Amino acid sequence: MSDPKTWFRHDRFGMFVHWGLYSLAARHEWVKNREQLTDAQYQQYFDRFSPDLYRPREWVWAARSAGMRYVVLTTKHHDGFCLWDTDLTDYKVTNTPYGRDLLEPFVDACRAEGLKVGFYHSLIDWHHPSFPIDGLHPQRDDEDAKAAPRDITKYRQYLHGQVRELLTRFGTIDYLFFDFSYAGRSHTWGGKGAGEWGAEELLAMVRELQPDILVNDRTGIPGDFVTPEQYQPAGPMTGPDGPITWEACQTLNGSWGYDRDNFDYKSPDLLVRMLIDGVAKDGNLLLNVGPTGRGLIDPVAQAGLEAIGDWMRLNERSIYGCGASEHPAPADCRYTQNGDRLYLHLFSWPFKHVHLPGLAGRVQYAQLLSDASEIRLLEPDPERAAENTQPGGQPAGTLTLELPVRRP
Ligand code: JFZ
Repeated sequence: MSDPKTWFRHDRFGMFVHWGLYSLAARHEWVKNREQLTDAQYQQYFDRFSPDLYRPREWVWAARSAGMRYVVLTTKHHDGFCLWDTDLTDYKVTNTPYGRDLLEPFVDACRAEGLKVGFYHSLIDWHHPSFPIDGLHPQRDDEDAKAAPRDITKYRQYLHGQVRELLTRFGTIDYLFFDFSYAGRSHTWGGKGAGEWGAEELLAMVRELQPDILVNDRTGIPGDFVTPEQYQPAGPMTGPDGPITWEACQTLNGSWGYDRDNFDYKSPDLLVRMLIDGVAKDGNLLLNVGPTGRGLIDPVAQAGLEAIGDWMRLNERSIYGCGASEHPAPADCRYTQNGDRLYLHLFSWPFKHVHLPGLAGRVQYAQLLSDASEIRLLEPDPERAAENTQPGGQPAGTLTLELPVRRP
């Protein structure tokens, strides 16, 4: 098989899905920690977990029509609740009123629609009795549980055992997102990292079970790609061995889990720009949705996805297979490039002309991607080259494009 990074860097755009017990609280996936909910309070969501409208085919359709090519679902978040019928804990979906595994229908739906399958898996676990309590841990109301010796080696076994289940029971898994290490962050957090997770051994097992899988970098040791979270890097990432494969994960409204009363959504325009900005910097975008406790993507999120899809239908050629350009883009613009095709993205529509430094004599033809209409090229006049370097003028070598005044 070819290098899995090839599909990943080509496809550029995926859907993140945060879904679990916290979707019933409907106020952020960290609700147990943020509100210091007791285990008994949180148990109410377990006792009522019954997503009667769970139809993963619909999620996958929404992803695919937005132009996303892979989907990443939370198999277990920090609360420890498992979305599959694991042998290693009772804290799992099959013991809720819903009573059935959620992962198999999900992977089947992705495959049926030709999308790559990704799993998110939390390293942090607020439920497991052997996970040593630290500053990120919500309170335990059970004094026995608090006092019990917490032996991380037991938790490590559990973690490895669950990852083994995930990578042996559901066929080919293309992508794995572990979350997250916080060793040395602060004393109060009581950091945990590669040592606690047994990261070397864990990744060796992952690669043995799924040789073509891509794994992220949050186990505390290097993986196949890095995961800037809720920010866009300043430019392409490079390391000693050349370009670093990266993927920004972004929310629609600042929350990963369904957050009912939060309407602070990014505009469709901003979402499209985040995607372009990433590709222009040689990276991917993993855009999150948090389905409701019944299993639906809420209408505002749905509308955002549809708006991206409308843009992608006309412009996907400037995303798939594209990466950074060696040419510096003008102000308020981004370039994406695929071979000798250069795509200019205008983040603010200029009046009539846009100047492209360094491109004089280097462009054969220009057109709007959305309607194939020709864009006229105004090459600099060689006899006026001196004039062109006047202050306020354009530097020599600048190509000018004549744009429609009204944005089509
Ligand atoms: C983590 C989770 O805590 C969060 O709920 C969500 O699942 C997100 C995708 O990942 O959040 C993080 C993880 C790492 C950092 C910041 C937030 N970090 O390294 O700065």
